[in-house]
Amino acid sequence: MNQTQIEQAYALAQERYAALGVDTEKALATLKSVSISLHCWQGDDVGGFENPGGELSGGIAATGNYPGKARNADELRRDLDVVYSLLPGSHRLNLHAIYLESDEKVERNKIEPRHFSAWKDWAKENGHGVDFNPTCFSHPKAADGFTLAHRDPAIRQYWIEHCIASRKIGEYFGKELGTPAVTNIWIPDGIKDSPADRQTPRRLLLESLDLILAEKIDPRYNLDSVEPKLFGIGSESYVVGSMEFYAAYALSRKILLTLDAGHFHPTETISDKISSMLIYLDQLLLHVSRGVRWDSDHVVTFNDDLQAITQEIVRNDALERVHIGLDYFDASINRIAAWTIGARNTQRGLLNALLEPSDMLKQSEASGDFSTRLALQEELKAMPAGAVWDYYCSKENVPVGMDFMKVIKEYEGRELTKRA
Ligand code: RNT
Ligand code: ZN
Repeated sequence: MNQTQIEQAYALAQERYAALGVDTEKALATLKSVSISLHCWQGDDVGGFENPGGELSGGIAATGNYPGKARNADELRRDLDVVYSLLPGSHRLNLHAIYLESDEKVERNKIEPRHFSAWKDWAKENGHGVDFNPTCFSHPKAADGFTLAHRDPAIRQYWIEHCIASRKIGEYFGKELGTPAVTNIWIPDGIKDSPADRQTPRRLLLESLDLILAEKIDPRYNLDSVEPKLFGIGSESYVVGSMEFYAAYALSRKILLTLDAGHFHPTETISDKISSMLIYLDQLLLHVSRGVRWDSDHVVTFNDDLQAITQEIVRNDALERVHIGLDYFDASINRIAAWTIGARNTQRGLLNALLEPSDMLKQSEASGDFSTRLALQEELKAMPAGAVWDYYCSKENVPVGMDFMKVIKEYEGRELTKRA
């Protein structure tokens, strides 16, 4: 498509949306203000740089051996630069503690801001906000699947210290970059087969979390979030940090709750949870992901679940209260493509939601005219949102349509295939 075609298609789309009372320019201005937090861990299959060649554990698994994964932080940053260059707008980075840079081995409870100064410099230079995560997995002290809810107080203490250190790194990024980091705690703690005692580990987790949060940090720099899960590989029967546990915890401690799209029953969606949680909590963090059977971390596609999530954020007027992060890892395809496809899909989902004639839909519902509501919902599916998206990409100087794959293939030939 050439520029004239892009603009002509947009002009027609703009008219069609205007006829429904939707201002496409306003939708694009809003879309531009939304930053998505790209998860660093798609670039190297959640390996990190603490211990090159270390095994991923904690009930999450990256499968595939597509060549070209980042072997160090410089490579990962170069890869991320490519991804950001393919996304309209300006976006954040979501960093895990194991992505530290240090010449000597650093115990996880001893990590400090200085181990992340290269990330800070890069983020500052490129205008990325940064979010953070303690890494409570892939470690000998997490080998039996328990961390903050471990029965051994010494092991709990180790992970408590790691989480406090992580919050301070969040604070450091928040101060340095002028935008608060969301530091998200996810732990793998759980049991494979029917537990005899479901409550003791939860009491221990509660105690650990309270000790972690006892260290006061200004929310202008760091915001805390906790991430529930229903089950993982090896924790099929019981996960200590369940939805009920963390929803009540976040509510009682006035912190954030993370909703990961892959963390519930296969037919249970996070979209329906957003409106409820936003009544009680100030802010949420989303891990936009896609569950497939037992795996919670497939690349985000443009499916109904994704659109339901973005619709809920927009319909509840909650773009300022919902932090949008991605969380998946696919090692079977080009990792830069995986990042880009999922991130662009999330943006397209947001755009579609912003292009909804929401007043019209809400009115037909309020007046009891459910046939009109259904008819309109179905008509909207074939509206020319793609033309608006193409126009937005071209206006923001990023590739239109499939052209982003040309950039990725070129980079693959030039850089990724050279990595052993
Ligand atoms: C695991 C959680 C968690 C992780 C990342 C790597 O099930 O979703 O968010 O994916 O911390
Ligand atoms: Zn997650």
